Amino acid sequence: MGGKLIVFEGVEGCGKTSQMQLCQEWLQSLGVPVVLTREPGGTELGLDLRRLLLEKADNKPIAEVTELLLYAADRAQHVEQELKPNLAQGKYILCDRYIESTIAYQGFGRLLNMSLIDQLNYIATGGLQSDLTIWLDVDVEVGLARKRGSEAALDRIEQETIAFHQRVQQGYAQLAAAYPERIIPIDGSLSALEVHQIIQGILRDRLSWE
Ligand code: Z5A
Repeated sequence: MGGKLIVFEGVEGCGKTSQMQLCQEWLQSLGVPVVLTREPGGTELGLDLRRLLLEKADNKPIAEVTELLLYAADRAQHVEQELKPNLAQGKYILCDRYIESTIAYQGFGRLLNMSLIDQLNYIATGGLQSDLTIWLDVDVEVGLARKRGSEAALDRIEQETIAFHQRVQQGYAQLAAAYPERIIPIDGSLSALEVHQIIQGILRDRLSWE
């Protein structure tokens, strides 16, 4: 059985973390070897980068290109230290965010140069793409309301304007339209259980382990 990289994407509060946990339990119950990881912060170095990236805005200003480079550095380390070795061992990797996040947030959200982003994504990954990307599609306001309900303080990116988050959402929609074989939209406004059942169906159809 070969390893697979399954990425979960979407705006804040779309339910990635909840769905990854449900998916992990389900795959483990089938005897599939699963690893959970995330970007930024899937390695020890990445945890330091995550703190730098997501601390509250009033602490330390980060220039937009610096932010882009820090996400790329986190990804380069993650690919080498976590993704490639686990794929080589035949594991199913459930990854919270990957290259589509950079395209959506830094490309569509921050309006940074898209070909620069593509080049950096390539340098960081050596061309490693997801086997499947699950895009949990929820309205920006719904996602942010979920986050505000569950956490005391919003991080640096959550504090951005609604217009920023809506551009990010449009970015995901365009990516899903451009790569329909690999990026699968799911209505993230359904209940967590309903979303999980849809994901089970997609994984059964797309990835064979039985
Ligand atoms: N970022 C970037 O800009 N560029 C990049 O290249 C990368 C990342 C890789 C990382 O955040 C930040 O980095 C992110 C983009 C940026 N922006 N911010 N901030 P993250 O991914 O670690 O955190 P997040 O995006 O804010 O997601 P999260 O906190 O992990 O939320 P979530 O995983 O989408 O949702 P959740 O934790 O599963 O659920 C949130 C709440 O909603 C919780 O109370 C749940 O109980 C509830 N929930 C979940 N599902 C449902 C359903 N279906 N119905 C109702 N309520 C639900």
